[in-house]
Amino acid sequence: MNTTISPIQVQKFQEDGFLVIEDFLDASELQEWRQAVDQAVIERNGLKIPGKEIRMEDEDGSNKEMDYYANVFDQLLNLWQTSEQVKQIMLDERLGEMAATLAGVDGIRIWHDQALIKRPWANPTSWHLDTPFWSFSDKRAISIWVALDDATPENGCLYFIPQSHQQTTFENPGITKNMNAVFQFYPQFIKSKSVCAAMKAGSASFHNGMCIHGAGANMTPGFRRAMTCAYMPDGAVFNGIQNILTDEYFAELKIGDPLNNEQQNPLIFSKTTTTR
Ligand SMILES: O=C(O)CCC(=O)C(=O)O
Repeated sequence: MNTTISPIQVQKFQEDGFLVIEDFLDASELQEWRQAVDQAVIERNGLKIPGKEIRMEDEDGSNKEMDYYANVFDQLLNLWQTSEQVKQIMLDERLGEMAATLAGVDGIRIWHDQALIKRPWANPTSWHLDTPFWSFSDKRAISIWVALDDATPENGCLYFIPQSHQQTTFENPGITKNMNAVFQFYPQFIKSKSVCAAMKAGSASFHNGMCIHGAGANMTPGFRRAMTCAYMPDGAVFNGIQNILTDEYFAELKIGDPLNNEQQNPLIFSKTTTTR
């Protein structure tokens, strides 16, 4: 893994809210990630989130809204909790250090991982923010998105609105079928030029969870597979939003409690403690 982050990359990430890392994985690592993710997805048998009993087949087309979203991508969360091989990959301290360095924090926890698989002819991923969906409010939250197939303008690569993270808030514009909904919420970006983050398989991007981003439709008969992970700065506290938390854990939490449950949000890098 090409895990070196230069001060110039940190500066660019902080300014723009995203950063592409070419050739993040070498050919054998790419093979290992693909195999681990494909196998973990098969083993989940449609279960989207462990402990939540939400299944992909619940999105069966009977509800027109869900029918649309089911065809944006297959979304399987927290594969690290159900696959030993994905756990080995995701809990790698080097990934945590990259994320922490770019985010400018001393320690980082996994919020959730997710495989995002656009099937042939999939719908686009509308412009949105990530952090307002999550159970903590921290403007330094960050995600990695690793291309397991070439991600192109034809098959649904990511796009970013540079510097948008500097002006967005924790209010959630949501994610709807309308690609332009976020711009009604943030009209100051209506004339912004988006940046297309086409990537070869094995390349990756990081983005700040407050940066406006989306992905195109898959206009091809092939798959666009990505493995992603969202990271939460260590020390972040519960804000009252359930998001992916299980009903049991959610019931225990009070607003302001630290989100430091190792089974749910493992600390994968810390400048001050040894994480392994
Ligand atoms: O892969 C996609 O289509 C969207 C990914 C995304 O929004 C994210 O990783 O935050």
